[in-house]
Amino acid sequence: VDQLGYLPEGPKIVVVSSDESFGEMTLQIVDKNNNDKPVWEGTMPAATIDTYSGEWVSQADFGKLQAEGSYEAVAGGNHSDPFFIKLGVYDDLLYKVSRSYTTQRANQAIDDPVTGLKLLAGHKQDEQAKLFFEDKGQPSVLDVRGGWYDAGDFGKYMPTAAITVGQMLLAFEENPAPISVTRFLSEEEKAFWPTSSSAPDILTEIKYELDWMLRMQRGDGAVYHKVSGMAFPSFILPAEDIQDRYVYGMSSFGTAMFTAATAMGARVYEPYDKDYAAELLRRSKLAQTWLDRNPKAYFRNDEGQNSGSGPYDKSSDREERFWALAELYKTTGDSAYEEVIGKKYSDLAEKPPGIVGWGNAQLLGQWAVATAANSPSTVHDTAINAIVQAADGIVNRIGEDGYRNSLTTNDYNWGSNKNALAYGELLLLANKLKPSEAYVNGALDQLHYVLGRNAMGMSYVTGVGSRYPLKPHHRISMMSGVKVPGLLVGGPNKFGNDEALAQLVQQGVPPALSYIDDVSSYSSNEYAIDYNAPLFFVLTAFSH
Ligand code: 9MR
Repeated sequence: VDQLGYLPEGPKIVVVSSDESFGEMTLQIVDKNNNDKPVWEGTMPAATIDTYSGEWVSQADFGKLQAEGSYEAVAGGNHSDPFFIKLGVYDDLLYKVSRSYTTQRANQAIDDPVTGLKLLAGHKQDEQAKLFFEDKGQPSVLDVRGGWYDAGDFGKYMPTAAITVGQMLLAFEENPAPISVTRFLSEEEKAFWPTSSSAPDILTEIKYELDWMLRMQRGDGAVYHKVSGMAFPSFILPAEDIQDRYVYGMSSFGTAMFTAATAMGARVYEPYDKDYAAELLRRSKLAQTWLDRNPKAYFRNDEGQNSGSGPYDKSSDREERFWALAELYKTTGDSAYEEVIGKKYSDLAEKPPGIVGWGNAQLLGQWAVATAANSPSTVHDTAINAIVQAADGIVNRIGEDGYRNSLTTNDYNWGSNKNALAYGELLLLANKLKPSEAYVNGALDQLHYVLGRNAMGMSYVTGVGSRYPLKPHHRISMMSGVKVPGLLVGGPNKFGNDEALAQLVQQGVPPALSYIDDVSSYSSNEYAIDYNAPLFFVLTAFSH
């Protein structure tokens, strides 16, 4: 079951699984507040084999049970984890996920009243980070303070920053309630933006990241790739990582993502801070100018840069250039952007999108052209059709999966939980274009999947549900003694990209079980800002 629970309305599906086949059986839902009294009873069909876990599974839907309360499912004498049926059952999780960005802030002391997390400000070096690559005409050190640490390590990277900010701003635009009124920042945490008292906390938090992105832009508009040390820090706290920090790399795909995210920011921050919005737009256009002058895909992989940080490399950049132009078009209404889209990127407007991720922003570009309120774009209709077509494919897969999960076999990779939620995000966007219960329920299914209705039988979000990751690869949680809640870990990864996981995978463990709750397994049990981004998006659609 989903270990948090289900909203009162809509389907509520439970999955029973076993190593052995089983026949038709009775499922009961029992009331935890009334001596386990059965309040619902139904029949589960005989088990079938689930493709990605190799288990025998059967599903039942107790959707008719709508009374708020605390329950367990009982089948064959076994009890499930407890769960709620409740309006607002995900609200606290949305709060935790929002606040998870605050506790990832780099270069700032943290004093969190809720968890007791106390951190000294780390990486003072970022104020004078060294440029690894001697760039003619550019300074040799750069002030790149601010922003969020990317993940369990202390790097800061443009692709994940931009794709995270993009999805969070999109959530704010599309599902403003209740996140626009949720307060989760202290006065001190807001102080870097004097006008922020009137702005929603979530925009203040996102601005912390955007400000760092602006610091990463060169005078000519191009944007650096990342900030990190030369070696991955051992398991220490941020303030203990005193190695030199470097600015590495430069790419056209990162510059395009920067262009798109700042163009969105210009739209969203307008009502709260006109000057800031104008500055974001100026920087966005500056980056676009660089892109126009440099039409070839470019990714500079500075020597030695991957010894202390992740590559986040992509040699092509068309999806990101498309996204950049689409957001500039949506923000400014200038048909010049639309013309370029029509001439050069109509294929991307037309092709059914994959999920949003740091390596693919196509869907965000399609979404922007599909919803731009300006002069009707020539690719408007094709973009809508493409999104809806992709959504129908996802719904079909969910219907065939034993756990109502959307992943294809190759989606069980590094960050598979993020992939599942990104499919949910796509379905919710499709639902805005062509309302369909199947899309909404399919998105909820992805949330249920990461919150416990999966082959591991665990919630993949720290501190949430009954059984969740106890040993996430997250230096702050490991070394501070405080387990930060609300962090989505990568999840099952059949490619086993770390030593511990590789050993497990070599034993022939199926994709959906290729997961280890241990700090050593960074390719299945690490948290990252871009994993929480689609979780944030989906939660904003189902909160109250
Ligand atoms: O989440 C990233 C995943 O999509 C990539 O396949 C993988 C390998 O490049 O890197 C993941 O990101 C990690 C990054 O490289 C370093 N910081 C931690 C990130 C999460 O594990």
